[in-house]
Amino acid sequence: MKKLCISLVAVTLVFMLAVGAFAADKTYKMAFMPGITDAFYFTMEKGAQAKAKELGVELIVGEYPKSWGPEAQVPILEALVARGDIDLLFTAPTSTEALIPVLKKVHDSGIPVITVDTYLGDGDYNKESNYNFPLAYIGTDNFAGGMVVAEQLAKMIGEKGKVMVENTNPDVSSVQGREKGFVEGMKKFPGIEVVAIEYCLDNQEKAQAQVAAVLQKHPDLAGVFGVNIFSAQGAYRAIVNAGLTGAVKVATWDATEDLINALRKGEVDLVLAQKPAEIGSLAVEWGYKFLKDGTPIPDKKQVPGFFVFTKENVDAPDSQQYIYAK
Ligand code: T6T
Repeated sequence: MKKLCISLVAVTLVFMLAVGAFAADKTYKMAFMPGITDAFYFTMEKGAQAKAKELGVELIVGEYPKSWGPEAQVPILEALVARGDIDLLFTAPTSTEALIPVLKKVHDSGIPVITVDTYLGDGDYNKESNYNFPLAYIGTDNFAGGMVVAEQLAKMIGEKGKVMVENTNPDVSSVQGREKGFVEGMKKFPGIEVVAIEYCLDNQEKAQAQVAAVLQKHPDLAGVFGVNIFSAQGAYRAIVNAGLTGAVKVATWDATEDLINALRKGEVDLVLAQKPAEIGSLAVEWGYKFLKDGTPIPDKKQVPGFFVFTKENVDAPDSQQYIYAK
């Protein structure tokens, strides 16, 4: 009897060790599907790759879409999951509504989904809805950032005058959050009027033309807020071309080399940098914890902060880490 017990214990131990070793050895495959070809997502991929290397995760990155929107993103995303070997997907949905059925299908096929940078619906994955299936949203608090930009731009223009928003898309959570935060923030300044909100659909040339057109209509424009890489890079070029550098204050979002150099030259007055590398790193880290032992992501949300570049801090050694990768 004693012998039998010892044998049973031994067999159980061997089995547990084998299962443990198997679990430890499993190389998870995570897929990252970016929103568009730009420095923000390149930087996110870099952060994700670094964390994947650290954790022994294999990261498979979908082809970068050439333009923004479901038409460009969905076929690539579907091909990515059709590989059949993906354990988890993290992606930036290019529309709050159009990506719901697409990602729900991925989720229902057994692949957990995390949304990074942008979210589905109103982003509240805790309440009852048809879009509450992602494990979490990991990204910037865009509304809070928009408020900060409004406050700073208001100060730059002496709290009075006309301002405009150069935006990209009306159905994308990130840029909508920035616009809403900015408009809300400007309500504190009765002397300031938001005279135009334009949508360039992530086309820099279009953004430049739209800002030039608003300048024609409002030659006394005092400030512009460019809400992402394409809108901001187009916006500041329109101001430079009009010979209004310094006269029209330019607040921008996303720390590309281009925008940081423009800030150094005085063609841009503020650059809000998100933390895309941290977003990518957190997606891999939490995805890994979930796959390994089912650890849920607290509050279904992870929100890294942001950093505001100004003329004063742009060359400080500590600031350089926030400039996006090329
Ligand atoms: O601003 C980022 C990202 O946060 C946004 O959702 C889309 O535009 C960028 O990728 C910059 O081009």
